[in-house]
Amino acid sequence: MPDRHPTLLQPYSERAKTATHPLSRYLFRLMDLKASNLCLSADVITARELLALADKVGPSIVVLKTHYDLISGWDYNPQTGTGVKLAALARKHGFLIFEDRKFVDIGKTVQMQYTAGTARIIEWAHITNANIDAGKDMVRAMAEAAANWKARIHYEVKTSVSVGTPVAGQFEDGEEQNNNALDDRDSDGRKGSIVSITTVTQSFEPADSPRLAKTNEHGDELVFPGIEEPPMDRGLLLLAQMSSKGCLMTKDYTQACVEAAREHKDFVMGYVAQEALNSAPDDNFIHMTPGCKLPPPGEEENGHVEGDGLGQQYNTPAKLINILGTDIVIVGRGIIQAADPPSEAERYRRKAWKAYLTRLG
Ligand code: BMP
Repeated sequence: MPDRHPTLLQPYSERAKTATHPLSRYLFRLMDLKASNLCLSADVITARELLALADKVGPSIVVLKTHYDLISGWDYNPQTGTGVKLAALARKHGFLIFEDRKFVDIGKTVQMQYTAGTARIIEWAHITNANIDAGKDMVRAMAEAAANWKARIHYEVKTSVSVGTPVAGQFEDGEEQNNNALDDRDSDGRKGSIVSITTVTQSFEPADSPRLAKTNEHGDELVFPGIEEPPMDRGLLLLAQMSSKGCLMTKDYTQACVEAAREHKDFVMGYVAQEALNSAPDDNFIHMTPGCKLPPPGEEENGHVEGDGLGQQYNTPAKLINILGTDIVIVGRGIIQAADPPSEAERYRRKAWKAYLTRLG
C-alpha cells in the first residue's frame, strides 16, 4: 500500500467531488448519506431468497453483489424478471447492484456476454467486474459496449412493464415466485402495494424525471430519500487481487490493472482488491474488498477469523479499512448465515464505518 495516499485521509464526501466516474461520485455521496461502506454479497441459492434478503438488508448497505449464475429460479424476463425486481429494490433502499461476473475473454465475446445473452447484465447491474488476464483491450471493449448501451437506452422508452417494488414478505411464503409480479392477493395491503406501473429504464433515471410522476402511482414511496437516482452510466471494477489462499495474481498483473484503470477512467470505477491501490497524486479509484468477517459479538477485539477451509481467507473490517485502506467491505456468509441477517448487517455497517472514521482520524 502506498504511504498515506491523500485519498486515505479524505472523507467520502470530498472524494465524491473529484472522482472521475459519475457512478463513483454518486456512490461516495451515497456512502456519506447512509453512513455505510458495506456491500452485501448475496450468495443465496434462489431468486426468492435473493429478493427477500435485498429487501431486508437494503437499509444497511450501499452495494449489493450478485452471482446471478448461482441462483436458481432467476427470471430472465428483461421487463419483469429478477434483474428488474432487484433494480426496484435498489431504488427503494438506495444501493447499487454489482454483478460479480469476473469477465475474462476476448473483447468481442465479453461485449456480447455483458450486453446480451440470457442475463443481459448491463440492463440491471450498475457495476460489474473483469479479470484482465486476457489483456487490457478487453476493458476497452467493455467500455465501448457500455457507452453504446447508454446512448441507446437514453432514447428508448419502454412503457409495457408492470412491476412495482417487491417487499420481503412476498418471497417468504414458500410459493413459487409470480413472474408477472402483479400479486395483489393479500388483503393486508402489503402485497397489494407492489402493484404499480413503472418502466424498465425508470430504475436508472433521475428521480425528477418527468416520466416517473406520470407512470408510477407510488413514485415517492419507491425512491430512496435524500439523493437522486443513480446516473445511467455503468461502471467496471478490475479484479486486481483476490482474497483466496495461493492466488496466482502477481504484482505485475495488479500493476497492469492500475494502468488499465488510469487509461479508462470514464468506465473503470476502481478495483476489487485486498489493499488500496491509489498511488499517483490524482488517483481516486474506489476499492471493494471481499474476504471480510467479524468475530462473534464480544470477541471483535481479538481480530482473527479463520478461513472457510476452501481457500477463502478473512480479515476484519478494521484491518481492511483502517490498515489496508479499502473503501467498501464485501461480506457474504458473515451476514447471510447469521441468525438475524439484518441486525448482523447493521453490526458490520457500524464496525466498517467506525474503521473509516478512525482512518480519517
Ligand atoms: P464470503 O463473505 O461468504 O466469503 O463471500 C465472498 C464473496 O466475494 C463471494 O461471492 C466470492 O465470489 C467473492 N470474492 C471473494 O471472496 N474473493 C475475491 O477475491 C473476489 C471475490 O469476488
